[in-house]
Amino acid sequence: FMQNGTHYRTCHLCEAMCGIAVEVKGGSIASIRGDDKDPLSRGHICPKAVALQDLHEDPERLRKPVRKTPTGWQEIEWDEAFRTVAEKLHSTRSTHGRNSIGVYLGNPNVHNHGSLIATMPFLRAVGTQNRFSATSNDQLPHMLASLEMFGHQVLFPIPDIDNTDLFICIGGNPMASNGSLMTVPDFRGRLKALKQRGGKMIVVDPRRTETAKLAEEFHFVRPGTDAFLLMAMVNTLFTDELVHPGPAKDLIKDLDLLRLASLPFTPEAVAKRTGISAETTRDLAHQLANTPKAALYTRMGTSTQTFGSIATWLAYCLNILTGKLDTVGGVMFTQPAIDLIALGAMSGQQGHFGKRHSRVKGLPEFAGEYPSSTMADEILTPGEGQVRAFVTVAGNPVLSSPNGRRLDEALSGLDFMVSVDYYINETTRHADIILPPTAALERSHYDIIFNMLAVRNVSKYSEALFDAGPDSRHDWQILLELAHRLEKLRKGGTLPIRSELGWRAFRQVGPDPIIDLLLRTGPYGAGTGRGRGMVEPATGVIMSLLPKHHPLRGLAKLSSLNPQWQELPKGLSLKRLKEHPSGIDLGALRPALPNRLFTRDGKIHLAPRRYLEDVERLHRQLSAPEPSGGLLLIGRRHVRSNNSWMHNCRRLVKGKDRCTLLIHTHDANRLGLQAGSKAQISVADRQVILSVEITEDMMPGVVSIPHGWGHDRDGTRQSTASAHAGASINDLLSDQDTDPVAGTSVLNGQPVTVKVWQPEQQRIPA
Ligand SMILES: Nc1nc2c(c(=O)[nH]1)N[C@H]1C(S)=C(S)[C@@H](COP(=O)(O)OP(=O)(O)OC[C@H]3O[C@@H](n4cnc5c(=O)[nH]c(N)nc54)[C@H](O)[C@@H]3O)O[C@H]1N2
Ligand SMILES: Nc1nc2c(c(=O)[nH]1)N[C@H]1C(S)=C(S)[C@@H](COP(=O)(O)OP(=O)(O)OC[C@H]3O[C@@H](n4cnc5c(=O)[nH]c(N)nc54)[C@H](O)[C@@H]3O)O[C@H]1N2
Ligand code: SF4
Ligand SMILES: [Mo]
Repeated sequence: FMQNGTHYRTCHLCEAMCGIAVEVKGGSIASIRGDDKDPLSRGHICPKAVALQDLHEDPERLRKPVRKTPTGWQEIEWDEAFRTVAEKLHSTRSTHGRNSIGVYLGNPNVHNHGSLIATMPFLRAVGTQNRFSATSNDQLPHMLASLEMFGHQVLFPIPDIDNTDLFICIGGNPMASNGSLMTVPDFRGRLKALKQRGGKMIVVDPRRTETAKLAEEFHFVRPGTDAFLLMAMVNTLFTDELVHPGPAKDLIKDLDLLRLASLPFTPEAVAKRTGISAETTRDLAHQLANTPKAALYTRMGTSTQTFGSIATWLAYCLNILTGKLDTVGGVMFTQPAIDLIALGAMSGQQGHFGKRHSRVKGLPEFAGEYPSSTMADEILTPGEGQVRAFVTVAGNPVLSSPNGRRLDEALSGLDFMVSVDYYINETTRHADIILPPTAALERSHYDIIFNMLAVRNVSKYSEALFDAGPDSRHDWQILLELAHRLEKLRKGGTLPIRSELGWRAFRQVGPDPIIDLLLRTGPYGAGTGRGRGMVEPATGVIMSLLPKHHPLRGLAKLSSLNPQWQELPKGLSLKRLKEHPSGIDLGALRPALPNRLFTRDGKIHLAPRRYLEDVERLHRQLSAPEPSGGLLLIGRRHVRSNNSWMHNCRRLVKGKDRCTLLIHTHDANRLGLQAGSKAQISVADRQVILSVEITEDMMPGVVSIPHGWGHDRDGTRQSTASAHAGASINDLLSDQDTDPVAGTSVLNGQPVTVKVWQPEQQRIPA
């Protein structure tokens, strides 16, 4: 184990990448506090940081593979586990074809560089097109807008919060979430600084959130209607001659198409839909246009709803039309040390959409994945290509995807299922074998993804804090081992020697030399030539494992790719980062156009066809009769909870019940609901029972339930979570509703019926 003393690290639990200082005494954790020297988080942490210790020490966290037997779970050796899983997957594939295996990748993969790197060979070895992930319950509309408008699926405009004077936050709650598609540790502190320089924040949300309470201006918006609001703001910019694209002026195209599309959506025409007055809508557009340093930001609430794609596209447009894109204090592109954006572009891998469609519902793939709302369809619907075996890696889709009960049922009928996860939870309880990885503190850490989204360019590497035991495996080791075995089975038992050597080298050195290589060849890199102290000479062999056209190949070309890189500070390598355990500051965000543009014609596309087509649906909605009856359901997050998997931590779940139904006083009175009483919330034949919390903070007509709860299912092994079970909002939500443009799940704005729960008359389905 690690020596006594203080160890510096990045918290990997959410997107904020806070620096932490972990005090180790006698081989265990004595305290976890914020690291003042971290250049991004500057000492900030949230209450979840203590969960790092609790997760590490949790006796219910699996340490060895387990197999399901008629008499319960049984520990087995790794070799037996790997052999069984590889054979089962291989035989399913041989009998039913490669698409008979489904794979779901969950959110924690994105916080795990080993997983990210090993996922590529793993997916290639499995070979299935039936891939799913949390993306379609999350940021898919942002990725689509980035691809359609800037030509690259991960080129996100990030609010320059440290320099802006006006932050407009629509459908995000960074006070609870600590930011998303905006890595922003210490949002509160940064907001305070914004106000001290005379700036202000405006929040638009169906709930007066923790963030809204700090805003100078707040507006309730009816769930699912942001596209109307944003379109009317675009309309206002054109009508009031406020279109001044600034740095993007010579780069934009189809401005006229956008203007035409916005014509019917005057502030007056949309007011009844949004619940926001025409005057306010107009004023929002004027404030954005007339504040030189302003940033409009949208997140979960606007992306995971019926018009999520249009709303996200229009938010991008509003920043562009008002000259905020690529402007200090506006929204900027990052320049991370590991530049996946440039890497992807270098080999023409900026992303793709709609190349294939899912078997049952014909939904489009995005970046090789189908919408997760159609997972159950693919498992339950017989026929050629039906999914019969399933792999989950760091995901809990039974709680995180809409209509979780249906997915529950689908997973229980599979021929075979394996989960790479360290808990027996609502999803993994369906697995035949669970392969538990090492705990997070037993592995090194580099944020490949969230550095692309951070409000400041930084770079930081954390070494493993504790030794992983000899009988444990990292996620990357598990994925690599399975991939290797699957490849071998496919090739009839043996692989060509060169390929075999590649697998062995990868297995031996692990993903960190790849991080070293990426740092060295990146924009701040120290270079890779002889005598520069490369960590592992085997990196070249690892490269040979990657698919032919993989962006990591041909890295040498990379450092000359972007002319602006010449001006950046140089010298980064893994060695250098190890000398700076609190991380290295690479400076504030800076203008990057036109280099950071990857469309074929070098233009920013303001009016892609897919969006224009869906504007017709938006237009029809405008003249459709007012939707009546029912309450609209939205989600929420709490700073002491993280998606579905941190409720086994006693320190985080203690205190008052947080999985409640939030409802406005008027609605509660009308329905005869008392505070603390139980309500039955239902949609069609689906229902949940929850305690009622009455508040003026909800928009009348809207109710809220957090996601990630519902830990009362049989056969899980998370006793603290089960004792604070709550109910799953996704047991209510329909999996039939998707945003037709991108295929994103509609997690916000579905209508529900709420009434007083009467236990003697009602039966709760098992
Ligand atoms: N503490 C904590 N932090 C987290 C997470 C967590 O579970 N807990 N999860 C992490 C993950 S995976 C992500 S993706 C991010 C998400 O980060 P955020 O997007 O900031 O997350 P939410 O808190 O869900 O914020 C969504 C907001 O949208 C509002 N909303 C709902 N429907 C609508 C609508 O139709 N229109 C508008 N305008 N608003 C609407 C909700 O009221 C809510 O305030 O958070 C990350 N951080
Ligand atoms: N209604 C509604 N649904 C939502 C949302 C919402 O706002 N409303 N939010 C959506 C969003 S933004 C997201 S990102 C998804 C998240 O959905 P998922 O990614 O499906 O689920 P998580 O709750 O993050 O569960 C993570 C799983 O990974 C395991 N795990 C944790 N760390 C590791 C690790 O290092 N290695 C491995 N192998 N396993 C690990 C945990 O035990 C747990 O089983 O939920 C989505 N679902
Ligand atoms: S905000 Fe909390 S959970 Fe997120 S990285 Fe920071 S300490 Fe970890
Ligand atoms: Mo997410």
